[in-house]
This record gives sequence, structure tokens and C-alpha cells, in this order.
Amino acid sequence: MEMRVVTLGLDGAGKTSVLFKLKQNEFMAPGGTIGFNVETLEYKNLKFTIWDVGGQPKLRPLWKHYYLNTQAVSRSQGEP
Ligand SMILES: Nc1nc2c(ncn2[C@@H]2O[C@H](COP(=O)(O)OP(=O)(O)O)[C@@H](O)[C@H]2O)c(=O)[nH]1
Ligand SMILES: [Mg+2]
Repeated sequence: MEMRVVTLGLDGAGKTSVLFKLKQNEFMAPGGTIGFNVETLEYKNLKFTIWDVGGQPKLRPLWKHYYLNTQAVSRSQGEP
């Protein structure tokens, strides 16, 4: 089963860290995400396509375009 996930959160909340940790051993480029990262990973019989969208204020108006056809939204909040 294919699952499309979009992960959203303010810049620096930890979205890309979580994505790359799930992927494991992937090199994480320093600095914020420019645009988006997209990764696929499999768990049991699920194939996830995870869209990790940049959180800078200029990019936030683009978030709405990523919801279409997603099965899940992952929200990254960071630390208070
Ligand atoms: N203290 C702490 N720092 C974290 C955690 N997750 C990520 N970071 C750090 O927060 C910074 C921003 O993380 P990043 O994944 O780029 O955030 P993104 O902008 O949401 O993609 C990086 O320096 C990470 O090393 C966490 O759980 N705790
Ligand atoms: Mg990022």
C-alpha cells in the first residue's frame, strides 16, 4: 500500500532530521531545506513517500499545494 505523507513545521523544528533518521545513514546537508526533500521508505507492506517541505516564511504559502492526495500530515514542532 502506498502512503503519501507531507511533513510540515517551522524552520528548524527538526523535520529534515527526522526524515533522514528514518532513511538512516543519509547525509544531511547543513542549513535549512531549500524547497523540499522527498524520500521513499518501506515499512512492512507500506511504501511511504514523504515530502519534507521547507518551513521558511517565504515557503509557507506553498504548503497548501502539498496536501493533495496525502494520506498523512506529520507536524514537527521543535522544542519550546
Ligand atoms: N535539540 C534538538 N535539536 C534537534 C532535534 N532535531 C533536530 N535538531 C537540530 O535542529 C536543527 C534544525 O533541524 P532540521 O532537521 O534542519 O529542521 P527543519 O528545518 O524542520 O528541517 C539542526 O541543527 C538539527 O541538528 C532534536 O530533537 N533536539
Ligand atoms: Mg528542513
